[in-house]
Amino acid sequence: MSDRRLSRRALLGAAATVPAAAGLHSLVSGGGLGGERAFAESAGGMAGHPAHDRFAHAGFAPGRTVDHRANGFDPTELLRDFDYGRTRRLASGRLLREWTIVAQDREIEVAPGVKYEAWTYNGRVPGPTLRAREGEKLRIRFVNSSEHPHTMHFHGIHPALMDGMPGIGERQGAGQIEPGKSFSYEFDAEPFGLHLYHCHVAPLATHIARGLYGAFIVDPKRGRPEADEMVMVMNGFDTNFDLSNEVYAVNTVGFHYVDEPIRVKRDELLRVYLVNVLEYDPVNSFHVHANFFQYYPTGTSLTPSEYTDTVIQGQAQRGILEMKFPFDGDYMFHAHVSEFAELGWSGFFRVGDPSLLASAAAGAAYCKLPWGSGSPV
Ligand SMILES: [Cu+2]
Repeated sequence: MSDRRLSRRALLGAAATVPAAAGLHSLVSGGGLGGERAFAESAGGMAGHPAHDRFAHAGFAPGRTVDHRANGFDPTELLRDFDYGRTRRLASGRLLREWTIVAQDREIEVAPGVKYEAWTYNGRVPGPTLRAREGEKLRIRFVNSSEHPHTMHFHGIHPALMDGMPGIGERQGAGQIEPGKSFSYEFDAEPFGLHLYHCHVAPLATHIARGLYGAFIVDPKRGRPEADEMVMVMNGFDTNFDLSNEVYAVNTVGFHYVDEPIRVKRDELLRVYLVNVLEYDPVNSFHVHANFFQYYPTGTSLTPSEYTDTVIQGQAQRGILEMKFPFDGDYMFHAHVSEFAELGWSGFFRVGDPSLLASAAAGAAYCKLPWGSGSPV
């Protein structure tokens, strides 16, 4: 077994004896990159030792949450935060939509006490959800304030010079953008659908895994039906830099939507823009409990291709989910790659007035669910 597997197995081994969130938190906490130390100890010393002995005094404070203010973003707010940029009408009559995106190195907290040296677009992970309408002209001014070279590579249809590829267009100021430099990407918003953008500098996995990615939505000219819309970027964090993830999440913070279930209304159309940017694992997935959704792969058709409760996505795959909840209550959603779910990629939709919910404690109950004695389910 390689060292990189040991870390993950150690993590899961510990999670098997303590509540999920507490297990994760206690294992990877330790302050900043001190997480490396925690992993090294756990990887080397698991055999023959009950995991709870090793981690009972790991310093996790139950109920502690991530400091969203220090992070500069809150996953609950990220869900419905669409960045439409600034617009103006060109002489041709077309609409020009513009953004400024700044690459910045920034430490973020991805689980309580677990700090990660992220590379970000506009200080957040994922970067802003850029949203435009089919046929508009787009201009994204990219400023590299990081200590490393980066680019913005958009999925969509555009000329090679606008592709954010190192080695293509350096003489024109494009290609790899060095620290302190900037470049404006210009292209048309096409095709309509759900896309993404990310850095394309080598080593590519590192530049993406550090946090340089975001969702890019091109709305169809005729629009989509009115809905409560939200973005979920499935990601993960290699907190000890062993090329394997220790924390999995939607919108960065592990178990965030267990701690703060996503409030939705009963019988209202819910539209989830789901993007997978996960590095180091070949597939990710989304499963919702007690419900089904219409699935629009890449969002490039207005006709759904599948009615299901689980979807699998490889890296950079994305799709739009539409569903309604007919009953009040708390409904879990999670990766059906169970290992990811246990390492943070889990959450709840909270349907209806929470004061009326008999299941208001479902989030807390989940954390005891698979492994504790007296499991509530
Ligand atoms: Cu980069």
